[in-house]
Amino acid sequence: MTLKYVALAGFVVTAGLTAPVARAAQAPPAQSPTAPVVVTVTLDERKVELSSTTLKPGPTTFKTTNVAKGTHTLKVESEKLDDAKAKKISQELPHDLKKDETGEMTIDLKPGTYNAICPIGLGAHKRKGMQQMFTVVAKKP
Ligand SMILES: [Cu+2]
Repeated sequence: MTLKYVALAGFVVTAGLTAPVARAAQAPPAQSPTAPVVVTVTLDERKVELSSTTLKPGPTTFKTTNVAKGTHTLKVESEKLDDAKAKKISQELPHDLKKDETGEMTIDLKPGTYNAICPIGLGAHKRKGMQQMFTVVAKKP
């Protein structure tokens, strides 16, 4: 009787351990190959800094932090796209950033030249230097 009980208990424990492992094996990979590239953007009183000013086409997340005292935000505008028929790109963070706040947006970048600006002050912040041009260059075949 005792032996039979132990064998049964062993089976239950084994089943309990196996189930979660099987589920984990079916879970999708945490990082899919099409995950957006992340560009770090720093907004300061008179500048916009990008971790890189030469980017590749495709979904790109602009992770933006405001280190200045005032409120700022980020707007990315295409200046000239390589494909003249492509629709102009213009996208702004969903909300303005106070000091030390972070916000992000993802843009599907097409080859061309862009400007990353702070649109606050009807262009006043941009004129004071809060702008940074960058290019999106297609991979060579
Ligand atoms: Cu600003």
